[in-house]
Amino acid sequence: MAEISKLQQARAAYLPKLPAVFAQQGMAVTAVKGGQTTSIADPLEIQAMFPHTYGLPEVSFSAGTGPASTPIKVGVVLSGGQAPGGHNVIAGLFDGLIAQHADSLLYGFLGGPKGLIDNKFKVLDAAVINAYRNTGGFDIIGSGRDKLDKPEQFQQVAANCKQLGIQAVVIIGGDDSNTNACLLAEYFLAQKTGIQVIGCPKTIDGDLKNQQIETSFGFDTATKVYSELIGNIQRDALSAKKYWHFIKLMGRSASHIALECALQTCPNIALISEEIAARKQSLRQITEQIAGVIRDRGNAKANFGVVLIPEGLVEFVPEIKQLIAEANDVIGKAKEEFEALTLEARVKFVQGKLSAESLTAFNALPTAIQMQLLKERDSHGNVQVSLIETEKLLIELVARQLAEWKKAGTYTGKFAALNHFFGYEGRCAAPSNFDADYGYSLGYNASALIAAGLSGYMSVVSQVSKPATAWTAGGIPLTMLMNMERRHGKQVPVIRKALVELDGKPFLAFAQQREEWAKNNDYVFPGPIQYFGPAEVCDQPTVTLKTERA
Ligand code: FBP
Repeated sequence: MAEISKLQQARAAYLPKLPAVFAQQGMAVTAVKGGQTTSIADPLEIQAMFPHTYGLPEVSFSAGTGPASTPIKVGVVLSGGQAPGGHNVIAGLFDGLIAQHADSLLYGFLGGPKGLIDNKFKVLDAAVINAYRNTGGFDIIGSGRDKLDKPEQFQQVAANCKQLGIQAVVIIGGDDSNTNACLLAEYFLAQKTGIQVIGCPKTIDGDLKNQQIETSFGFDTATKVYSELIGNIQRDALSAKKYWHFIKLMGRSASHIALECALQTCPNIALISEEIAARKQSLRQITEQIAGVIRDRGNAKANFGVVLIPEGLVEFVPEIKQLIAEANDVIGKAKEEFEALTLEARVKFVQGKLSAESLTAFNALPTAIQMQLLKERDSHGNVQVSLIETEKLLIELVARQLAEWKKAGTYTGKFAALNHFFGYEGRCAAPSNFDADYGYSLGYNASALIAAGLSGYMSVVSQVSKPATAWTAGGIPLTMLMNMERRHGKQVPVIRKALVELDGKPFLAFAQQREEWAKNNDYVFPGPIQYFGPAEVCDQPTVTLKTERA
């Protein structure tokens, strides 16, 4: 048996907080139904594709009737990238089901959605659950990114569930995984299988949210881990005064992570992809913007600083976005032929099929970046932006620009840059108190949604910028989050990613301060996540959440 750390031993005893309706009333809750709902966009198409789950009412829980009279059997699956708090969602679900009936059973499907299809599972009993309470990672049952969208897959899942007597499936995942959940729920209702489907909002990216879903679990811990590291680097930069640090931060598409980390650490430069797209900034303009700050600081003898770069940046730069869209169509049409090629051959293949504009943009990129852009798409058709070294690309372009300015005599400083990528460092960290509580509450709430007989719902815990005693619980239909998007060259229903809103309070707070951050060394050093101690140190939600919900 592997040794467990002292912190892990101490954290095992941590009792996550629950919304008052569960903490005070146990499972004696009633689902109160609100009005009918609509999808975020494309209502006619979404309604036509989801006739059984479209328009369902929002639900909130209030004190009510007692626990279930028969045991409940549930299957749970972790889907997509790891996010701190996932083990607690499962622990909360388990505890909620046991509170309903002591003989309830929880099956954990292994390796993500594929486990549901292949019927690979393990029974999650108290001993298993207890070993994973308040820990990071998804290793209790593993995860995967398989797409679940074909009727034969749904049929197989239904058959597997029937065989095990499973009455509900809980899918813990991000936008793509909850799109799977929505499709599965619709199929199960259409086929009258009697199997319910509930989703839980997971992703460090923070892009699975709307008016009702205030945040996804994992965002809090991951951004605190990255902010600790950024703070440490800022202190090093300030001490050594000789390096510019270019730090790429995870977040496949939206820049919520970069924005939150900027608000926590006050770096000299933070790029926000959504702003770049709105301003239609070219790669050249972005380069000039970064180089301009470096020049002004360098001319004032401050040859150091920190630049935060969102992982998804390249997809928001208009000329590269267009290039990726064209490349995706080319790849989509000749998938097998393309995948059989080497990376060098892929570059030639795509060059022969791009429009003149995209070809110019493509040819302007260093070869390494060209190849990275043509690596395998994930199963949902997304470019794997975590594999694109945008931070190195920007260092190269900025160095070229500064060299030009030096020649012209307008820049007198020195430029030495180091690159970093923070992503995997934060995805499996031990969950902060917030994520431990929030994840546990989402899981516990999922058991209440199941007990209420609901399907096609997302578990929703609200008022989470307040202390947990003020949190409320309920659910919204997954169809509320859906719209139509182009994937693999086709229009398909998917959950819409929530991007950074440029008129939202977090971005405005950042925009108001960034000019000062560029000139000065206003760095903030957040330090490591604290698990034990005063609430103002240990129980603070993200700046994004506090600012948005203030
Ligand atoms: P999810 O959307 O599944 O939560 O994934 C988040 C993420 O961490 C992104 O930030 C990142 O681009 C991607 O996963 C990396 O994927 P992988 O784990 O397959 O390398």
